[in-house]
Amino acid sequence: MKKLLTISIVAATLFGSAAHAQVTVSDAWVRATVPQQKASGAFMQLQAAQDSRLVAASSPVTPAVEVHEMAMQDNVMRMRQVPAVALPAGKPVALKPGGYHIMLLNLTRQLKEGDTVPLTLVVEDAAGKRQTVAVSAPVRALNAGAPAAGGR
Ligand SMILES: [Cu+2]
Repeated sequence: MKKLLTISIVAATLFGSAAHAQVTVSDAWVRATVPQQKASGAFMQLQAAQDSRLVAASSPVTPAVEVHEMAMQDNVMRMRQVPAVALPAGKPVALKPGGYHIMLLNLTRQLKEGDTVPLTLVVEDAAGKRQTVAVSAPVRALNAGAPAAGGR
């Protein structure tokens, strides 16, 4: 009985902190690279408690981290840097291959399956207040998700 009680308190604590978090992140991953590959993408699900925007990201694996969008333009898949990704209150937003993603550029080492890439997201709320969200993204195989575009 005492053990059961302890477990339920831990569960309540975990749930409580998740419910109060401004932005929750799930299913984060980074695409593995081949040797000499200089760029890769990070993908995840984001959900904000209040209307917010993802405005920047950083990682210790490279100083060059950008928020990108991939979209069809003149029948060609292109990606471009965007100033922010809108995170409407309570609505899940996917950063995924073929859409919004976090771009890791100027990589100096290979990202291998099984590695973990730390990421820090910068999220700004409607009042302009910024907070950071720490994410640990496991590296997944090259063929996960849609084919990479411009990944050289
Ligand atoms: Cu990109």
